[in-house]
Amino acid sequence: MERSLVLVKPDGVQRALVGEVVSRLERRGLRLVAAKFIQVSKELAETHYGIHKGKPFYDGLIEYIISAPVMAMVWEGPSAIAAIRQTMGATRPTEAAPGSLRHDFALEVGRNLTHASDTPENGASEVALWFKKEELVDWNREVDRWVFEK
Ligand code: DAT
Ligand code: MG
Repeated sequence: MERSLVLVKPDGVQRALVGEVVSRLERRGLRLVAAKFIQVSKELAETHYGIHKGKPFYDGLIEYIISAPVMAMVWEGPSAIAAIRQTMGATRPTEAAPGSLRHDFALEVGRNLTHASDTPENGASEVALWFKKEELVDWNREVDRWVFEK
């Protein structure tokens, strides 16, 4: 079972799209593990986006993610990383597949609504960065056997 950090970034919160993002992930069959609505500190933003330090868009990216509250969540499921990134769509909304969130609700790469982890390893490290262990809920759904094969 893979886990991914999912953020509804400030634009998604301001545009009242938190429910849309949650709804799409729920309907996909993914299981919610944790959620919190927070104002991101500069320190957390810089650690989270450390891999992009030095890129031309880095300063704008940090300013954007700390500009207003975000909805931070952990979702899990089989192949959760690939499934969630597919539901989000490509980084550039104009390259995102029709039906994906970034296609349906965004235009610009710097206002692309969501973040999702890009590998299972980064999923694990981002979950550990954003959430304390006791904030992660281990649970089963009655429907799990109709969504998860094993
Ligand atoms: P993703 O969020 O799809 O994983 P990423 O990790 O490559 O994409 O980049 C992180 C965020 O940085 C991305 O969601 C939006 C911003 N970004 C990436 N490339 C950019 C660019 N060329 N210009 C402006 N912002 C960019
Ligand atoms: Mg990324």
